[in-house]
Amino acid sequence: MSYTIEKHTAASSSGAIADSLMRNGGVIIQELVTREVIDKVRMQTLAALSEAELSSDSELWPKGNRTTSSLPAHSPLFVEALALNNKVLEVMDIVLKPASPFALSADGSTQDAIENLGLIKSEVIEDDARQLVFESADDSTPSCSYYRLGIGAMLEVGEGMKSPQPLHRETAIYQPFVSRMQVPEFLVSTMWAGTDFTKGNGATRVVPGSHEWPEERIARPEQVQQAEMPTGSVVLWLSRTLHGAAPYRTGKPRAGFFASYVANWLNTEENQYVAVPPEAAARLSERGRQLVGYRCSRSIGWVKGRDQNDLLKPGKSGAI
Ligand SMILES: O=C(O)CCC(=O)C(=O)O
Ligand SMILES: [Fe+2]
Repeated sequence: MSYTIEKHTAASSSGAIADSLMRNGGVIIQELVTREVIDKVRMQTLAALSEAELSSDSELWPKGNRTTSSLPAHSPLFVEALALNNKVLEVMDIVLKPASPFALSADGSTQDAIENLGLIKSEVIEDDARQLVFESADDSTPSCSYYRLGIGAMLEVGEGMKSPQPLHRETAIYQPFVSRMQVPEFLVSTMWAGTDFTKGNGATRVVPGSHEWPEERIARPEQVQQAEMPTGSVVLWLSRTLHGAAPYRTGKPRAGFFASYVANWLNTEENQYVAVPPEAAARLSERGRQLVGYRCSRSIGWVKGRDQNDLLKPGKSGAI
């Protein structure tokens, strides 16, 4: 079977896009938002930060590139217009299988509050003493209660990206622990093109099909593709897909807006409650806050006396 990063548009169904993502390990949706929208996200981000704050100096992001995380705190529009893009959420709903879908339905309504997963049956030990027992999971079992933002970042490839970033998988942030777990897909990454992504300016390198490889298998150069795409497009990839930024050779620096979506039962790569403290979260829509993580399931992330769908509001959440 041959693998490739297929290019779709908003006209493709979310099912077709999700199928392509799950089959190939990555997929592009071309020009999903306008240049104006993405320019505004870029302007908000750059206006909120000094050059010193944007400077990078790490193994993956050497000096001479520009990066920032905590993006929802710097650019509310990043959340509202990019991370909450309904087409992307429809794909996430299919791939990450939350108990209640997060994408808006056709009539624009949202789904009900957090579900009862309904998987507990209880067995009697004796008299009124009981033991909770979970049904075993199958393909119809949700993969998470909901998904939330793992990190929101602007990643600008410039002169400092002299060689390709090491190819890596997003599972790297949870290694070596997840390699021993049999779990359904728990993380999907998205990279929005804030400028055109070209071969020469650092368009993300992706190895289609590598999500199915054993850890030890090494990519051959001809298996690496680049997510070349015009401004306003987005490339999605799975947690086991090898990828990395490409070196800068020519043209305008490559600005990418990165958002990962992660199952609620995993810790997030960037601590969203420090990155987006309550005062910054209050500037987002309620759905934006939910995506950032200001919500909870019945068992994880609750705060007694707060609303489970908006932890900034009083309400009834928590098992105590
Ligand atoms: O910027 C890119 O194209 C990919 C970046 C990436 O994968 C990372 O920094 O972990
Ligand atoms: Fe990465």
